[in-house]
Amino acid sequence: MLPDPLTDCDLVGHNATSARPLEETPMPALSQPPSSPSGYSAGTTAEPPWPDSDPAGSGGMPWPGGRPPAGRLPASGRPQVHGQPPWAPSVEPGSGGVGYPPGDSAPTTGSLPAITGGLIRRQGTFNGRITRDGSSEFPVEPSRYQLYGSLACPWSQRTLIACRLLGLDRVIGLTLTDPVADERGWKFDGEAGDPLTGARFLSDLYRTTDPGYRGPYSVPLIWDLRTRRIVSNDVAQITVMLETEFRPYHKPGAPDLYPMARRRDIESLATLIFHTVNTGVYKAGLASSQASYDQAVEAVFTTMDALDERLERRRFLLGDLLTEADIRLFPTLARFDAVYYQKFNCNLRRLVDYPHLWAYTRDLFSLPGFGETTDLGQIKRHYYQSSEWGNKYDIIPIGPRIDWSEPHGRSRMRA
Ligand SMILES: N[C@@H](CCC(=O)N[C@@H](CS)C(=O)NCC(=O)O)C(=O)O
Repeated sequence: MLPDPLTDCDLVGHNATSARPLEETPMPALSQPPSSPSGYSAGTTAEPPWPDSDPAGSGGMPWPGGRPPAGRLPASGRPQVHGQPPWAPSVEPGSGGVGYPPGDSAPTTGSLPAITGGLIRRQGTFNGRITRDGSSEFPVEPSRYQLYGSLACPWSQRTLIACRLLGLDRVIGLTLTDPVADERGWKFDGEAGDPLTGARFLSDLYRTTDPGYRGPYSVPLIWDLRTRRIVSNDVAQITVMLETEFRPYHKPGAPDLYPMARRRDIESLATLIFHTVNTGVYKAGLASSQASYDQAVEAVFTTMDALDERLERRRFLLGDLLTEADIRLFPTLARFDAVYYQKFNCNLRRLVDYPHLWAYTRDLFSLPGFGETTDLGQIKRHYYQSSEWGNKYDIIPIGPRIDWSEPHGRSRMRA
């Protein structure tokens, strides 16, 4: 049963009514062809989604210490970014194991399966833990782990945001897949495949780790360059590991995204958001009966209404602190008007119709890690051209036009 945002989680707005009556919502304005708001190519080449330093104008950080210093690469053992690594790889391309013949520890998130239109959304099937106290087989080490993700995928975006916000792009490499997945799943760009491992498909990394594994082959995942296998593909566990176990490698002034004192609040709010919004849009979009669609879409908008009300008084979900809860919500909001509104029939209201939720999204977008990992070009290519989502002629709709740079005025807000 779906949790009720108004009763199961007292963190969410209190006087919110359930979804407003159905009303005619104007279609988003027509606009230019899809382009990346962050200015990098929406093509198939996987490029690092961030420049070498923090973006200009990203000051006014909502955490102590003000503007975090720009990331600096460690003197040795540089991490790797593919497709166009701005630094030399420390592992020879193709030598990485996929053979073509030619106290403050991260909790396990447990299994939180969610039914999405008849599909069970499994959380990670590989649950290895990277630890800084050496209590697991995967110790924290710079340049030992590679993050595999897709700019199109909302679950991947959480890990990219956390990496960049914490400055872990200096110690963890990044490989991006092509945004369009076919029947064989996520693939790497070009004939040569992934330069680190030689894999052509993400599934190759799974099969190298466990030859008997039969899927799902999901992003994101953390790959161990030393043992040449997957450590974890459990997204909640990955972000919390980045936030806690990798703390010694956070850049100076990095925010504490998972503060001990607020973990219960974060998890309870994020669980509600997971069931009603993060997976709620998929439940609506993949529903195979009117009743299941109605139930899912009502939950989406009931929570969005409650969040809008909550964010009238708070800059972030938990007040003046940016946390993991915001990271888990943002990728769904970023895709809402461009994909879920239209393709997944979540068309009662657009995100831009919510004054506080939309201003909050723009506020996050302007912070390091958020805007620079939001690529609407790749997002739209994924949802409109991947075989999984069905679109006979691969047509990508032109709109909507979204003005992410409209002033949000939230920096002055207090909790
Ligand atoms: N294992 C992830 C799931 C992430 C996920 O669903 N990723 C999607 C892309 S947005 C995926 O790779 N799907 C491919 C598949 O399931 O075959 C989790 O911990 O929640």
